[in-house]
Amino acid sequence: MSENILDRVADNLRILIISMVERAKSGHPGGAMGGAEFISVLYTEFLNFDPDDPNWDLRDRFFLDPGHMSAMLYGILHLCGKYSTQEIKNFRQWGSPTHGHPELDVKRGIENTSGPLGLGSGMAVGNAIGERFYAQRFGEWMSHKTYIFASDGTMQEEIAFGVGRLSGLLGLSNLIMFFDSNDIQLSHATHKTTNEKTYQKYESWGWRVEEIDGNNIGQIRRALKNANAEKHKPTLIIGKTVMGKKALAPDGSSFEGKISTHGQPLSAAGGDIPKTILNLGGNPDEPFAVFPDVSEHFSKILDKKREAAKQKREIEKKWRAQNAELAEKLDSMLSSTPQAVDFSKINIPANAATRNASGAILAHFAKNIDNMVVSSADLSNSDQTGKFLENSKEFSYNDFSGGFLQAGVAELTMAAIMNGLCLHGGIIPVCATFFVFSDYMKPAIRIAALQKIPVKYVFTHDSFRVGEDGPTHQPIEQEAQLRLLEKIKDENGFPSLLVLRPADGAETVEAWKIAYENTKSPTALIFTRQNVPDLIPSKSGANRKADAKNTEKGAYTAYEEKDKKIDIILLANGSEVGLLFDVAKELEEREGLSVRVVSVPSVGLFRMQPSDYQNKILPRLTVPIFALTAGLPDSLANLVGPFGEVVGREGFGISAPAGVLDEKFGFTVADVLQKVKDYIGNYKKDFGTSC
Ligand SMILES: Cc1ncc(C[n+]2csc(CCOP(=O)(O)OP(=O)(O)O)c2C)c(N)n1
Ligand SMILES: [Mg+2]
Repeated sequence: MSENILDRVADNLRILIISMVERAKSGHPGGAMGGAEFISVLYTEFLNFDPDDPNWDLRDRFFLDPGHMSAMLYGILHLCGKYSTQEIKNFRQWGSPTHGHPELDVKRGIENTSGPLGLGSGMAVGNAIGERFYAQRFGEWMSHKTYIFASDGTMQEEIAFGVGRLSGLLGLSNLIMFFDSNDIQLSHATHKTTNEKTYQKYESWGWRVEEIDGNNIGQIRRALKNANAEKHKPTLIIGKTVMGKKALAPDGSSFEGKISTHGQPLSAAGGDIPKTILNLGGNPDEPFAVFPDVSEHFSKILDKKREAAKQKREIEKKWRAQNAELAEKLDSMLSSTPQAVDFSKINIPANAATRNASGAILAHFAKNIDNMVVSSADLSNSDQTGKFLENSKEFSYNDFSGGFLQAGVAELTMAAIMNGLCLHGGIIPVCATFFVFSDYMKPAIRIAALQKIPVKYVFTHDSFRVGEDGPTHQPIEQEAQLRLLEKIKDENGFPSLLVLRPADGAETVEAWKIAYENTKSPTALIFTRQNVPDLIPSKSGANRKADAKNTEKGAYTAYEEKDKKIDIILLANGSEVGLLFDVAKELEEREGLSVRVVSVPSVGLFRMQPSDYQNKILPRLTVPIFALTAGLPDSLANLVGPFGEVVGREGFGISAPAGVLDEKFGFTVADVLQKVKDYIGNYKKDFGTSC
């Protein structure tokens, strides 16, 4: 292939990049201009996809990590026919698919939402693991490559450590990362913040590393050929590139290597648009034009890709004909509907910690679901994902026959990898850690929520009752944080993250069922470390398991005496529900009150119920409501209405045994009973009702 035409493609791409940013009056031209050669070689000569079927399972995947270089991606996808001229002209504008930072849109070739640096590379690792998971089960005909475009920011983010370590350890030779090393970042040159030996660092992690001139078509092609031939290691191509490649100043001198071109239009940075366009072989009067030879080249390239995809499909067809049973299994795993699981068959230990109930469920999953991948950040024996592992096998160097990823102590990496497994398709990822360390995962959870991908999070050790480990390990504000994400809705009113904190074993089964079947968003499950009592049935003649089915409504009456006017509603989730049952008993026996206990495992799900149901369960204007939580009161605050009260923990935890903390923090039956009585007293004073 002539280097000339690819140089023309890269130059054409640079014109599109600066024109998009210029017209939008905002964006990031400099880095994108430097990456143009790599993107041009990759998309024309290496990246396999079917121009007519963007969802083709066997396509190579391209993960852009520095989302600020979006103009580069839209530019090349415009040349591939995925965006119209009008759409790239409307870069960053309301209603346009050419968002400031790319947002997951597979039909247009956008494989991941990117912008928060580092996450794209982590998601790519998950995707590469997903590819191995399938290729090793069904044959190498399913293999494909995963490419990452990384920048200085990608390499500096801490997640790079986990990405490098795990990819090398697992021998992900299908993973190829191009590092756009232009020595410039947002506010300064890179030497101000790093003097690492990147080459040696990745080599020590077990990568094959090459350093090339990242603006040289021939060198890029050679490096990509070598990377494609590699059978044992992931490849890092360090491409030394030039920020603002071929940009000119008004006096016609070079305007390359300028920090100022990172994040503003070239003209605003001091460059000269017409001169630069002329320097790139274009016409300043037609800034969005595609050169005729470039257009012709792409039309040939796309035909070639069509043909290659057709051939791969033939191979698949033959395989299917010879492996009918396996093909059926493959289809069931790739289906967007999760495989059927009989949750009624799961034996939950009585009066167990909800993490242990979850462990029993995970063991059942391991035996009954073909496409689940579970991961833990070095806590599998404690967060009970080990129960899945006992019935599965850890991924190891070039062995993906099992379904368990030991992520190591790298929560953010783990969560990003889970996103990537989801994006690959056909995999149900679950990852776990202590609830307090969900803080380390938050950026990846947010991106999962934005992408609406159904990752499952298992958070155990859910309250100050972690005890002796002290305040560093005792979650206080974590549930409130997740419930903020639960408040963000999609266009159909569905929460961007479902959050469930079940009260006992029966609710844990229901919560897991909801999580498993939720394909619309990620789901977080919050479990206790300590044992909790199985709740008694809601009324005489009721059945606890049947009661717990109401978990799907987000909140329900877990207990109330039949046919009596309710004097007070006690409301909680998780381990506090059992405590409120004991308080309710005291209120009934000692105070003669009629009590309803409401369990609210998910505020988000409850808010989706018809208002009739919400008002029936929580008549907030007519009945006093007292809520209890071991965390910040905020997580239940807007459920109790204007006259209700929420008691929670408003300080950090303290290092002491759990039982002592319950006493000192006022989480005993006697303390809570007193607080409820005080609340009722005040309520009566204010409203004079007959409560
Ligand atoms: C997690 C995160 N932190 C900070 C930023 C803001 N930011 C955007 S790009 C960038 C660094 C840019 O350097 P580089 O990645 O080398 O891109 P270039 O300047 O070469 O285009 C920063 C700090 C971000 N997008 N994500
Ligand atoms: Mg840079």
